[in-house]
Amino acid sequence: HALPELLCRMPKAELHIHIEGSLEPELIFSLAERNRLQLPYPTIEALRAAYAFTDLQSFLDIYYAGASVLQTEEDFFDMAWAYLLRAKADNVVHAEIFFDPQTHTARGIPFVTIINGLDRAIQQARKELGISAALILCFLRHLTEDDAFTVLEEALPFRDKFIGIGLDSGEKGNPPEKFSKVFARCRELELRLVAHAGEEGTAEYIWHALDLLQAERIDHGVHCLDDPQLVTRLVQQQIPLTVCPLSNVKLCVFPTLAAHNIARLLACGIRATINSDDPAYFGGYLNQNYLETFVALPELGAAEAYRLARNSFEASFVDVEVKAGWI
Ligand code: ES4
Ligand code: ZN
Repeated sequence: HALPELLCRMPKAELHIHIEGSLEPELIFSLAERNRLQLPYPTIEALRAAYAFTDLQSFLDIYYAGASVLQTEEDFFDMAWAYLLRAKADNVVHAEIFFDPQTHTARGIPFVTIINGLDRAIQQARKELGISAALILCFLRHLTEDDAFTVLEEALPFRDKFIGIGLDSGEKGNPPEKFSKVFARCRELELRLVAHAGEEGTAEYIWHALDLLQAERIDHGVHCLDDPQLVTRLVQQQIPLTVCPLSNVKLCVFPTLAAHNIARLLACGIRATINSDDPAYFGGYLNQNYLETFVALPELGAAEAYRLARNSFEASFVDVEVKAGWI
């Protein structure tokens, strides 16, 4: 009973949350109504019942369909505000939030609409909730590198409203090297760099995200344990992994939480963190991820809880002075 209380009450940072993945079925339906859109599901329950995934792609199809109800700045604000309220309830004090602009610009939504809605929620959360949050723009890896350059161009007038660049969507067949030129450009622009790698992809994708994209953190990265030399590298350089246990089970990366390797990652000395990924789709926000993981893996105790919270702050992109206050 003391451990669940510690997990829930300890302050923590969330570093791997796709804001479009925080869109709850209730909000999807209310935004569809507000925007006079017809959804292919008759009820909230029918939509939720479709959340039975067999792999990453089967999830992405439904996730992109859900995001299509987002049309106005108010819609993006409402989605982000709902997440930030939920994060506050889980004692998240800092969040680095992914967004997928190409999912929206491809439907004719201007970049300014997306960024202004998300940024307004973040500013309000800072003032009213005392949460700090920042945005990380993700390139969709199933699209081309030219497409990534196009959205980067659209984003640059708003350079002060996002801190970094990520790489998400279907990993298989879309290796890091496909985006090496655009990541090099983002590095010149002094954007912080992260990339999804080693979720469904192999350890080689993690090497390439580090060496060819210069990613500073790896999102997921759970396949690193297949490669002892990679583990050595991650430990020596203390490269953070943003691990998402409930996501990994829902997308069949691991058959059960009991089979998850997060305890082994920590035991190896890797700077692993726990995150929610797409909480509206995967069965829980941050505390739920901590709670269920610690129940499933009895080798995790209070020491690991403190370690995970500390890792989340150390791995964040906040200024060192702010970090020093948290750690
Ligand atoms: C994602 Cl779990 C996951 N993996 C890759 N791309 C994503 N976008 C949203 N969730
Ligand atoms: Zn993700």
